Amino acid sequence: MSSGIVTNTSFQQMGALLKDAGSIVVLSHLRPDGDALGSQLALSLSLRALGKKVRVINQDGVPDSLAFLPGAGLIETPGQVAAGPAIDPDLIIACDTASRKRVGDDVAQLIPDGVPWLNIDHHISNERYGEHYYIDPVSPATGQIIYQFLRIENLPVDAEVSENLFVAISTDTGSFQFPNTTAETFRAGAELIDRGASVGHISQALYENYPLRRTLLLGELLKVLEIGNNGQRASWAMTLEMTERLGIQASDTDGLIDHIRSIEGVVVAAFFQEAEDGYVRASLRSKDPDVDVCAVCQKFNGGGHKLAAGVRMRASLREAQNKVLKAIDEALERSH
Ligand SMILES: [Mn+2]
Repeated sequence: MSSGIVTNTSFQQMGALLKDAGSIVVLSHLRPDGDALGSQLALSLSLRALGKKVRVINQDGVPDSLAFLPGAGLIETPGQVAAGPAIDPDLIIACDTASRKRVGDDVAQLIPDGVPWLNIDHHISNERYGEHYYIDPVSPATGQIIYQFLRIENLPVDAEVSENLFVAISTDTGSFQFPNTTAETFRAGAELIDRGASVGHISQALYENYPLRRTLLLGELLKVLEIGNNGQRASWAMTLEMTERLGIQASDTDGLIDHIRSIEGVVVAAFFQEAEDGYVRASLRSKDPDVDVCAVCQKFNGGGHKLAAGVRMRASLREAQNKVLKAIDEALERSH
């Protein structure tokens, strides 16, 4: 069985890189989710425990919903970095970030030229950037790769590192439910609990602590739900008017798409969000590996995973819906 791992390095070589570096900058992607920040913080805390000088930078900082992550206070935005001591890293590590561009333009500008990058990710659309890359598209979360790496290389995994990795894995697997969840995922989860991750605390903080406006938004979206392609496709769209009226923030919408993915007979779910700048963001989910939503998004220069992908397009809401829903229908037809 092929492992599917795309790499020009190994855990051993990655371990040596980390040990040789005195000063390390750890990054993840724009609009970070639980896997991005959990991976970024877990690795950073482990490196700090090794005595490394670590700077943890994210263009969009930490959303309120993830402020409970241990070490969240270490995360700096580009503005904070610019106001503090200059960064002078020996190594850049990007976690869960499919392309160099996804770290964000302001972050990219801070990074000095000539510093090697290590790219650790699980997106099938990863562009294999950086001097060193380790991409395991079979892994359901970057956090699972990082846990395996830390364990095999015998690097520090204390309770705080474990909490971050558990959040990373839990959020990217829909609480250990999505089809990419394997026995290895549950083993990682169990070992992280042994090492101090608190399931009850984490699950409450992640899944039972939403702002009221998120549920009010769900009510609005249910009114505009569209079912198509003989019940195989479900979609809804959040207008700027809804965003403004309810005071919706970026991370409020995380996971809402699961409500329509979960409908009986639905194979593909799509969530459209109208943005201020004339762009529309579409998030797609598939329940069938033969219906590859990453390929659908790549048609419009987006990407992600086979079963979970996204794209940002310059278009009106209606235009974006027409184009993407048509591409989804074509993908559904091809799978028959
Ligand atoms: Mn991820």
